[in-house]
Amino acid sequence: MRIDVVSIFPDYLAPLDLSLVGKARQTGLLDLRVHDLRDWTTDRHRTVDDTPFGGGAGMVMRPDVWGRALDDVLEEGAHLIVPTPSGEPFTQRHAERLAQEQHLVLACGRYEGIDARVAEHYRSHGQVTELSIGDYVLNGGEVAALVVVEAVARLLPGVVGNPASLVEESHGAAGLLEYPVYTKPPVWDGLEVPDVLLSGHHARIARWRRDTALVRTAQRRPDLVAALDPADLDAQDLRV
Ligand code: 6GU
Repeated sequence: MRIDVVSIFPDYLAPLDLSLVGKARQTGLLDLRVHDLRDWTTDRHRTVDDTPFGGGAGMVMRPDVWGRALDDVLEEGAHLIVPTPSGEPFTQRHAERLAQEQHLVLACGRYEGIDARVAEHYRSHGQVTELSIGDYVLNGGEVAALVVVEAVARLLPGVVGNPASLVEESHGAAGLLEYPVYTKPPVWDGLEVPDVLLSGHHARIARWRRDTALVRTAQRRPDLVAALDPADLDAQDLRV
């Protein structure tokens, strides 16, 4: 997969050299390039923003600078992602769909955002998706770009060493948060690992994990429980 990220702070994307994403780049599973938006400015001060029409606080990123950048970077067939707090909530379903694409381009805005004509213009060229990573405000799209790139890259074949670890996780197919996990030692700080996990009884372990996942999800994310397909619940679930 090819991913291009355009930002006025390319150094913000440095963590993408690390860990599994860094390894995926080294091994060629991921061709990730980070660009400095100011490379597409034309004035002495390398200006990327200006005051908002209609007034108000803050600055807006200029469409002409973004247009030159994206005309260069956004090849035919590429999917443009614009991180913004006013975007659709980014979910695992987006990550799964984006992991199927050949080429993603992430346009990181700063200040009050990018002139709205940029997203409008590129919608007539190809797919454009404005994504928010949650209901809070960040200073720019860079951290959101890190989130999207990591969530997508770990789904690419070969990036996560053991593909089984992608199966039973929070926000996976079951629509539940993940059950609590434990490792050695069996007693730590007077706290014991639940007996069932030491029992070797696979069916009972699976049942316990399902039950604790359901309870946890009901407590922390009642919205996810409400969205479950009743057909995916079994008789025991309905007793939890
Ligand atoms: Cl994608 N950008 C910014 N600036 N703030 C956010 C966000 C994105 N998602 C949540 N807050």
